[in-house]
Formats: sequence, structure tokens, C-alpha cells
Amino acid sequence: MSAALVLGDRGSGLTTFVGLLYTAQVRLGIDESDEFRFHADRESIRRLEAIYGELGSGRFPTHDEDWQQHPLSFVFGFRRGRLRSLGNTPGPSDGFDTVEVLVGGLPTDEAAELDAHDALLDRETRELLSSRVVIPLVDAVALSPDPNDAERLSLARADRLLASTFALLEKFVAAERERRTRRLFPLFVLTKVDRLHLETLRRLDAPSGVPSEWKAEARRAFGDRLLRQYYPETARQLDGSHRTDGLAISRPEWFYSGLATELIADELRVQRRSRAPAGGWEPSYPFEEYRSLIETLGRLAHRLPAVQAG
Ligand SMILES: Nc1nc2c(ncn2[C@@H]2O[C@H](COP(=O)(O)OP(=O)(O)OP(=O)(O)O)[C@@H](O)[C@H]2O)c(=O)[nH]1
Ligand SMILES: [Mg+2]
Repeated sequence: MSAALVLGDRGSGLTTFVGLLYTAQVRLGIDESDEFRFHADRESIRRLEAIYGELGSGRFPTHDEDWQQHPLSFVFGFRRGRLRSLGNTPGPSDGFDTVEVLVGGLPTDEAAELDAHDALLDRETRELLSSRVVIPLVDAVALSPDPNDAERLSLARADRLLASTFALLEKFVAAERERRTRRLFPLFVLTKVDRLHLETLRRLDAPSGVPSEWKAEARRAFGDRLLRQYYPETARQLDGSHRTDGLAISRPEWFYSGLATELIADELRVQRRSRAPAGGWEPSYPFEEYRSLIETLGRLAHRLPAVQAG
């Protein structure tokens, strides 16, 4: 089993993201019950269900999670061969390729500090840091079109923290004995895209239409420009061209998440739609983005060796 590590700064939309990822998994579990597996311990399920319930009733998550004290993890997988269209070779029909998604055991501000004390790290933290797949959240609200905006200061801080988190992860993965396993896959999620300023979209030369309609290359290219302009240190950190330690860093993939919202009696609510054919309601969220993230993780699970503590 491989592991993927979700990284989110405070307020970046982490809890909402986790809830939507779970919402999409519930749907995949119904739509593709023979091909898709989901597993989590009882306590994690309880917490995921609570967030799922809130989003499904049109509210942003309220009782906040202390991910750091109580990291959450769940496992999902596709039947081997299910992702053939993505270039896999079919395997035995009873086998599943699984990936463990680890949430929030490692807030970015902590990670930056860990770098200075890596000799003292416990086994769990070392395991986290050996994840080959990293899912950082980028908050679209922080991407102000005005370069002199006060928000730029906190953005610069977020950039520095993310860059040092990657530096730390790179150090761990580069220390792998086997050269072919020294590879890092960044999968960025831009959260709150419904609140992206038009001017920011223009500055970043966004294609027309909503992100889920953009072509594969346009999605990556937009992400590349966003990193270069708003997260320059992180962009430099992920540019592996000058590395000498044999670590390969894949070009980042980008996923775009936003919710339709409405103000009801001064409260920001999540718009909902009916969840046909299963019945009930679900938030108006971009299911295809989440499906594509889940499938990308499944494809990587097939390619990656099992993670061992470094
Ligand atoms: N418009 C819009 N707002 C969002 C979206 N996701 C999150 N938000 C807003 O951001 C707030 C914080 O979202 P959370 O998911 O709780 O973010 P978090 O990173 O878990 O926040 P903390 O736990 O407080 O660090 C929510 O209450 C919403 O107001 C989105 O997709 N669209
Ligand atoms: Mg939260």
C-alpha cells in the first residue's frame, strides 16, 4: 500500500476538502461497488460521517477537527485493471491496488520546524514523511490580483512553509535506498475556486469556462503559472532540474475544488442538489474533480512501491 499525505494551512479549506473527498468516495462506492473499495477505522468513519452530514445539509463544517492531535486516515483502492484506460496492465481479478490517505498529521508550519530536528522524529512522523504522494491545498481566496495587497504577506509565509515542507519530504524520499523509488508526486488542490477573483484568472491567463472543462495540459499549465506567480519558493523547490541526489519530482497535477454557495439569513450556506439515483441530497461540488483525483491516486498506487518508514 502507498500513502498520500494531505497538507493544508489553517483555514485553507482542509475540513471541507476531506468531507468532499469522502462524499465522492461514497458515490464511487455506490456507482462502482464491484471495482472500488473504501476502508477506515470506526473512529475515522465517525468523524468523516459528521463532516459529510454537515455538508449534505448545506453547512460548512463547524465543529472543527484538530487534525494534529487526531490525524485521520482512510484507505481506498480500485480493482487491479479497473484503471486500464490510464495505462495499467490488468492484474489478478481479485486484487486491489490501495492507497492510504493521511490527513493533517503534519500541518505545514510544523513541518518547517521538523526539518531542524529530524533526528528526533518518531516512527509515525517518519512514515508520514516518506509519502511519495503529496496533496497540498492552495486557498484561492488568498490569491489576490493586487501584488501590493496585505494578503501577499500571508501568502509569502504560506509559500515559504510549503517550500520547506517539500524540502523536508524530498530529503526523506531522496534517502531511499533504491534509486527507482526516489520519486515524488505533487497533486495540488486549489480550494474555493468559486471565490477566485476574475482579475486573478486574467493575470494567470486562465482558459475560458470552468476548470473542470479545461483540457489536461491547460489544467497543468494554469497550475504551473499559479505556482510561479504566487508560490515562487515552492515552484523553485519542485523544480528538480538541478538535483544531484537522483530524486525525481513529477510535474504537479492540479485539481480544482469549489462549492456553489448562497447567503441565507447572513449565513454562508452550501448549495445542494439531489443525489439521484441514490436519493437524498449532496453539496453542489465538482464530483469529476474528485473522481479524477481519486483515480490519479489509484493509478499511482499501482505504480508505487509500498511505503516503509525511512
Ligand atoms: N466559497 C467557498 N468557501 C469555502 C470553500 N471551502 C471552504 N470555504 C470557506 O472556508 C471556511 C473554512 O473552511 P474549512 O474547510 O473549515 O477550512 P479548514 O482549513 O479546515 O479551517 P481550520 O480548521 O479553521 O483551519 C469555511 O467555513 C467556508 O467559509 C469553498 O469551496 N467555497
Ligand atoms: Mg478544519
